[in-house]
Amino acid sequence: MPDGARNLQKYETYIDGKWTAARSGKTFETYNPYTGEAWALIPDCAKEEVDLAVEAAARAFESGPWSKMTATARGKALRRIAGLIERHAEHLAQIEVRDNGKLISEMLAQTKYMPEWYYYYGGIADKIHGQVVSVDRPEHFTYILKEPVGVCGFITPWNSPLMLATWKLAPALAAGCTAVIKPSEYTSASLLEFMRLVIAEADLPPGVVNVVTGTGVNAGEPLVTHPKVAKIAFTGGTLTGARVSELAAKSFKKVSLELGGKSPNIVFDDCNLEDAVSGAISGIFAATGQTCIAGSRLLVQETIHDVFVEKLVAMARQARLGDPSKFETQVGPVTTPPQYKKILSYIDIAKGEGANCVLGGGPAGKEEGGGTYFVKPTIFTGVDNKMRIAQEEVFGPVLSVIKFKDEEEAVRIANDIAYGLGAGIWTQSVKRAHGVAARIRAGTVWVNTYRAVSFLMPFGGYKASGLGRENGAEAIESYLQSKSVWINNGPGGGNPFVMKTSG
Ligand code: TXE
Repeated sequence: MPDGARNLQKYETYIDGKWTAARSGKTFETYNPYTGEAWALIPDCAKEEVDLAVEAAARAFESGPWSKMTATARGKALRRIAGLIERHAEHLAQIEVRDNGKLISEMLAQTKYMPEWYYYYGGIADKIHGQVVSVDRPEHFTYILKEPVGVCGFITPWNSPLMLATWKLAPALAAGCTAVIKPSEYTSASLLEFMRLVIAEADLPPGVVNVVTGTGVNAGEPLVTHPKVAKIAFTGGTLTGARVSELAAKSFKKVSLELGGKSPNIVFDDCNLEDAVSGAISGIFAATGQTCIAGSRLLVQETIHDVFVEKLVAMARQARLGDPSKFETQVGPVTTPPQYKKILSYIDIAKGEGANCVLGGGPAGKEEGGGTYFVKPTIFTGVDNKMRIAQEEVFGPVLSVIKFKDEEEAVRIANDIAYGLGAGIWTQSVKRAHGVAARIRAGTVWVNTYRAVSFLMPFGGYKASGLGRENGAEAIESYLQSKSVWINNGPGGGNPFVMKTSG
């Protein structure tokens, strides 16, 4: 529904299978980062809506038709979701671009790939088996049941809103859980479109998937602290992750966190130079550097450092800035105004620390294809790993190049960081590839490629990059809990004051 003269689209949120405004009547504007203009109004929800959504999810989990549905039927529901995403992938990608300013080529690749998660976990749904265990008491029959944890709260960031919600929702539904999703206040629209076109059409019982839009403090915290939420899965900044984890601990929730990174992309002198240059570019300038796996520390062996940097700068200089809805654009705007300021402040910090700016180093104006929230692809050389520009996550198109002498030093610098999300290795030596991959403390290591993800491969962080893993068969475990059942087929009795052990 358009909003008067400004013609803003007015969204409602989706709770218990119904569309609803915030009880307060409040909304907030969402912006197109490319034009800098507001284009839609999002309900500004708070605790009241969180309570309604969690109650709906709890009813669906405990007593609604979802709780009685067979695992096979749940699997079919996930496949229906996959089919609907396939039908609407293009529209969903366009909404993502309008709301978060990422490239249409990137967002379309994501929305077209998203169905695989629902097909994959839909296939797993009725293959979740418990186990019969032969305990050391022959008169007992003992088995383990795998049960869904319950209502899950998902908190997602602005960089890949639908993809990151999918990584949580698909395994959770397959396990039999229900969900309340709190998207980023900067990019809520694509999830609401997803609810309208996919979830509301997938013949799911009411309350199985709910959305509460709003800010982190007003809507996020009540979700994290709600007593009926059994698990929180969060993707976002490390400081927010720590806050979420602390709040969730008070009610003993299960928590998985996918946080920030400062990933090393390591270039050895035996690499294929052209591939490594392209890999370094994709590591930092794809998605305007706004990706948790950005290869923001480029470690280059000193023997090829100068020639590598020359090629890198030459290629990065060619990057086409512009309208993210056009397929030919390679670098789009920064998604949020605070993020834009943060990136520019880190460029100043790097200059102040004495790093050598060899490309970019500031805002990109209209004449360069940029606009309101554009930052030039920026490369710093002469970076020492102790500098803030090497240690702190910028989340923008800013690359720190660090020289190293040999393999030993490369591994030491790569691991000398609080984070451990991803790493890249560029080498032609199989021995070095396996050897260095084993020594890097990170959840994902790419060799001669970068930024590859799949529904089949676990994803998550070591150290301050998070807790738990998303994707792959193991992700389903974080939405399940084990129940041990003991059936005594033998005589009763025995000493009631002594624990029943076999000893
Ligand atoms: O993320 P936040 P922001 C990094 C990046 C960026 C920084 C901050 O470095 O500069 O984080 O970005 C919700 N209780 N990443 O501020 O705050 C919030 O509403 C509960 C990395 O956008 O972490 C949103 O839905 N929820 C990251 C979500 O948390 C709270 C992607 C993420 O917001 C909350 C984005 C609270 N107290 C930024 N406060 C990645 N790893 O991909 C906020 N939220």
